[in-house]
Amino acid sequence: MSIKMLVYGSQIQIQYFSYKRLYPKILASILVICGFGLIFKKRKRITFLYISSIVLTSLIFADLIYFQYFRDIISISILENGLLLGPVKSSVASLLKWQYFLLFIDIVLLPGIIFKLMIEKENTLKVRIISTVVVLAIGLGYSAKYVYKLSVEQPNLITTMYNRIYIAETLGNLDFHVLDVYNFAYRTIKKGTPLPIGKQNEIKHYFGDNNKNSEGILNGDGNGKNLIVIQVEALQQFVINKTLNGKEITPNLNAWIKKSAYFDNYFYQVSAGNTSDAELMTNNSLYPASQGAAAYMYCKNDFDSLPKMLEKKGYTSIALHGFRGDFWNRNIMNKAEGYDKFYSESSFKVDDVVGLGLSDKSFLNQSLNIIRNQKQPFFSFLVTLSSHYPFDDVKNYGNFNTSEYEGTLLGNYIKSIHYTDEQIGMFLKKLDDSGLTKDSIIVIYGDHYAIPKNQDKSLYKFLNIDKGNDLNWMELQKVPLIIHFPDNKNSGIYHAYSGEMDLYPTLSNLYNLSSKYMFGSDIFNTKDNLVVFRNGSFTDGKVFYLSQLDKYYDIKTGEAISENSKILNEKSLTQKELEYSDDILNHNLIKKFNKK
Ligand code: GP9
Ligand code: MN
Repeated sequence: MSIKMLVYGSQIQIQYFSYKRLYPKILASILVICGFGLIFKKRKRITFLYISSIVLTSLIFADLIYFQYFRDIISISILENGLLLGPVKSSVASLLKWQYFLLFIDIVLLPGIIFKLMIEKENTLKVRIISTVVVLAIGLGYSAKYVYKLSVEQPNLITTMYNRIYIAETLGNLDFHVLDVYNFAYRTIKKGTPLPIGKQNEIKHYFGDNNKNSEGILNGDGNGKNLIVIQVEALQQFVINKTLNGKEITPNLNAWIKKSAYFDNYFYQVSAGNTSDAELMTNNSLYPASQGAAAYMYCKNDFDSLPKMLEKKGYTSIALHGFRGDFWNRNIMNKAEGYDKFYSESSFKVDDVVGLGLSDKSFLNQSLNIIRNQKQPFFSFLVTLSSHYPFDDVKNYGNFNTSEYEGTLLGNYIKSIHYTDEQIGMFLKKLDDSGLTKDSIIVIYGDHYAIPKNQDKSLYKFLNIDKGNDLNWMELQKVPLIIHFPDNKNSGIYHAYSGEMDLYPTLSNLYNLSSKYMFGSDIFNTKDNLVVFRNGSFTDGKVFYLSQLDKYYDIKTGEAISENSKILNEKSLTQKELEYSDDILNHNLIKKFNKK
C-alpha cells in the first residue's frame, strides 16, 4: 500500500517530488490501518487488511484519474458539488492509463499468499491488545506530528484546505481524505442545528432597521456604465506614494490615484480564507467564516451577490484569474455567486510565468482582449497573482533597486509590487486607448497584507516608526481602494474609515442595485462607519479596539483608553454583526429571506 501511495505522490508532484519527504508520512498512516487490524483474530484480521487494501487502492485509482483532468484531489465538497460543475467534457475512459491497473495486481495475487499466512499461529487477546495499542500509538503519534508540523508551516491550510493538492503531496492522499472527512463532519454539525424562526426574522429585520444604505450622493451615477474591478494580490497601502532612493514604488497607481476617488483608510478584513475572503466580501458584503474558508464551506448557499444584482440590470459578469480554477474553490464559488463565466488558468495561454504562475503582464493583456469583446454593459472581476508571497521571483520582477533592503522579504515585496504596478499601468493605458475608461467605473484594491507580523521590525524601520506597537501594526493593515469614474469625476482623497465589507454597498449605491443583505456601508455616504474585523477587533476612525489585547486605543494619541458607552455599543454591534453573518452563512438564510 505504501508503494501505491508513493506512486500517487510522484504523479501529482513531478517537479519537486521526494520519496524521502513523503515516505515517513505514508508509513505513519499505513501503520494506523495495521494497528486497527491487529486487534482482530487471524482470519478476521486478514480479511480486514484485504478489504482495506481494496478500498485504499480504489481510492488511489480514483484520485489518479481525477487528477488527470482537474489537477486536484477528490474531496467531499467536490462530490457534493459535482452537479454544479456540469458534465465533464472528456469521458473517464480517455483518462484511464493501462498502468493504473497495475495498482490492482496485488489484490488479485494476494489471496494465494493470504492462504499461506493462515498457517501462522493465533495470538492471545493480551498480545493483540498490546500490539494494537503500540502500533496505533506510533502511527497516530507520527501522523499527528506531521499534521501539526504542516499546520505550523502553513497556518490555516488544514482547516481551510485552500490548497488540497499541496496537502495530498505533503501528507499523502490517505491523510488528506481523513482531514477532509473531519472538516466535513465539523461543517455538517455546525450547519445541522436549525435556527429558530424568531432569530431568522430578527436578522432579516436588522437589515431593514439598520438601513445604512439609504440613498445619498452619487446614487445611480454608475447606471449603464461597465464595472471593472481589479483585486490586486498583496497590494498593501504603505507602498502608495512612497519613494525609495527618490524613485516611486508604484508610479502608475500614484498617477491613477490623482484622477480617482482614493480611500486611504481602507482596511482588508480577511480571515482564514485570505484572498477568497476578499472576493467574498467584495461580492457579498458578508463576513468571512469564523473558522475555515467560506468559499469551501458555503459554496452551495444562495447569494445576493454583486453579479446577481447587476444581472437584474442587464449586465453580464465574468471573473478572471490566471491560476488553477480549483484554488480557493473558485470554479464552484464563482458560479454560486452568479458569474456567467470564470476564466481560470486553463482559459489563458500560459506564455509568461512570474511567481506562482501566469504573469500579471500576460494575464492583464489577455484579459483586456476578453473584456473588450464582452457585451456591454458588463462587469469584469480580475484577480492578479504575480505579487504573491514570498515574492522571491526577483529575477522576473525587473530591476527596481531596493538598496539596503536587497535580499530581504520587504525588498523583494517592493520589487514585486513595482512590477505589478507597471503591468496595471499598461493595462489602464490600453483600456484608456480602447475608449472603455469613459464608459466604465474602474475599481482597484489590494486583497490583504504583504508583510507578515514576524517582519514587523523591518517594516517599521522602512516607515521610520520607532518602537512600533500593536496599534501601529493594526493601522498598517490597510490596502488602497481606488475608484475611477469617467472623466476623472469625484477625484480626491477620501479619509473615511472603511474596509472590504463596504465596497459592495458603495457599488450598490452607484449602480442603484436592489441588494438588501449587506453588512457594510456605502462609503461615499456614511459618516460613522464601523470597520469590523473577524477576530472581534473594530475601529470607528477615532478608537481602535484590539480584541487580542482586549484594549481600546485613541487613534490620534496612541494612548490606551477606558471603556465608555459609545465604545461598548460598538463592541456589541461588532459581535452582533459577526454572529448574524455566521448565521446567514451556516443556515443559508438569504435563500429563506428571498422565499418569504
Ligand atoms: C491564488 C491566489 C492566492 O489563486 O489567489 O491566494 P492567497 O494565497 O493570497 O490567499
Ligand atoms: Mn492573496
